[in-house]
Amino acid sequence: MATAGKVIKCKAAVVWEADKPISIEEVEVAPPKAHEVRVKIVATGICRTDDHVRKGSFLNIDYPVIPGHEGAGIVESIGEGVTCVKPGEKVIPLCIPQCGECSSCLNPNTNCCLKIHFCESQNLMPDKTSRFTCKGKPIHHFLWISTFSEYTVMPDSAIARIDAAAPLDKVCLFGCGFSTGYGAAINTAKVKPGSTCAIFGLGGVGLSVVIGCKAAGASRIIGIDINKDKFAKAKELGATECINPQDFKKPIQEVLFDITSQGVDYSFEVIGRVDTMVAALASCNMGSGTCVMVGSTPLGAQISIDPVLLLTGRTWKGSLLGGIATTEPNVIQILNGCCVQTPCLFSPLGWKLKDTIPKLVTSYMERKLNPDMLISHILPFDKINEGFELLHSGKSIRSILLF
Ligand code: COD
Ligand code: ZN
Ligand code: ZN
Repeated sequence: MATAGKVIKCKAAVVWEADKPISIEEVEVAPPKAHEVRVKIVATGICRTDDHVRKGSFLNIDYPVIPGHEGAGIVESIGEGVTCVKPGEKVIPLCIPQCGECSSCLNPNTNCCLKIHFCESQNLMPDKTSRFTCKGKPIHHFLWISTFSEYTVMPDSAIARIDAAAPLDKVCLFGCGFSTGYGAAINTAKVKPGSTCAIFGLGGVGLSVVIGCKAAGASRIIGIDINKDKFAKAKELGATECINPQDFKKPIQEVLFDITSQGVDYSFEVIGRVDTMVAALASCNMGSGTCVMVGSTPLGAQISIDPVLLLTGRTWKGSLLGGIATTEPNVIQILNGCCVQTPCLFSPLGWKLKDTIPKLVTSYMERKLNPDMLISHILPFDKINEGFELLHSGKSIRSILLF
C-alpha cells in the first residue's frame, strides 16, 4: 500500500486522563516495527471494559490511552519478519496474544499466554515504545490493540487472519463479547445438556453466555438483571425465564434455590461486582454446581466467602476471553457450532485466540453461529460518546462504531 513505511494521520479516541470524557483527536500512527502489523480498523464494538478504562477502574492502565478491543479490519502494512498475515487481508486483533513460545502457549489447557496484560503491561509495544503520538505526546496502547483508532499497530502474536468474505461490521464481536461469553459457557463451564444455568448480567457478554448455554443444550436458562429491558432479547436468544433481584425481598441466591429446589448446575457472573460474584457462587447446587466468573471487579476489590460453599463440592472458576483451551472432541464440536452427532472436521486446538477466532468466524460464515442479534446500534466513529451514553443508560447491548 502507498502508506507503507510512512506515518499515517488518522482519527482516534483518546482518554487523556482517567474519568474524563473520550475526545476524538487526530493522531499519528508510526509504521510497524519488526514482528508488528499496522491495521486499518473498519468496525469496533464498545464493551463495558472500555468504559472501565475510561473511568480508570481497569488494572494497570497508563494515560493518555486509546482504548478499544473488539475490532475488525484490514492489514495496511507489516513489519519485518511477519509471516502470519499480508497487506489487504481481513483480521481480528486479539485481546490475549498467542506468542506460541511461552509455557502457557505450549500448554493445551490454557489461553492465558504469559504476554497477557495481566502479567506484563501492554500499554506499550513489546519494545516499550508507543506507535501513537498526538499533539507531540506519546499515547499509550490498550491491550496492544487499541481499536478506537482508524489505524493501529499490534504485535504479530495479537492478530488473527479471518475469512476474506467475512463482514467486518458483524464479526468484530468475535474479538471480545461473543467469544468471551460463548466460550465461558461451552468451554470453561462445559455446560451439559439438560442442565439448569443462571446468568448474572445480560449485557453483550452475558447474552453470549445465554447463546452458549442454549447451544450446549441446557434446558433451563435463567437470566438475572436489574434492567428489565434486557429480558426480551435474553428470551429471544434462549433464556427460559428472567428475573430482577430488585423484585424480591430475599437475596437472589435464595430466590434461585426456591425456583430450582436445589440450586443451579452452572452460574455465570457477567457484571463485575463482588456481591454478585458471591451470590452466583451461592446459587450453585451443593456437590456439583460450577460458578464461572467472567466479570472483573474494580481495582483493589477483595472477595470474602463462606468456605463451606466450596467445601461442599461447588467449583469456582474464572474465564478470560473464553477461558481455558480444551482438547475434548465433544466440546470442540459444540464450540465450532457443530451438532454433537456430526463428525467434526476441526482439529482440537482449543480456545487459544489465534487458532479459535478464525474458526468461530468460519462457523459464522456457515451460519452455525449468529451473534448478530447482540448488535443494537450502529454509529459512525465520531459518535463514540453517544455509544458510551447508550451503554450507561442501559439502552444498548452492543454499539458498533464504523470508521
Ligand atoms: N445485578 C444484576 N445485574 C446487574 C447489576 C446487579 N447488581 N449491575 C449491573 N447489572 C447488569 C446491567 O444492567 C447490564 O445489563 C449487565 O449487568 C452488564 O452488561 P454491560 O453491557 O454493562 O457489560 P458487558 O456485557 O459489555 O461486559 C461485562 C463484563 C463483565 C465482561 C465487563 O464489565 C468486565 O468486567 N470486563 C473485564 C473482564 C475482561 O477483561 N473480560 C474480557 C474482555 S472484555
Ligand atoms: Zn470486552
Ligand atoms: Zn505465549
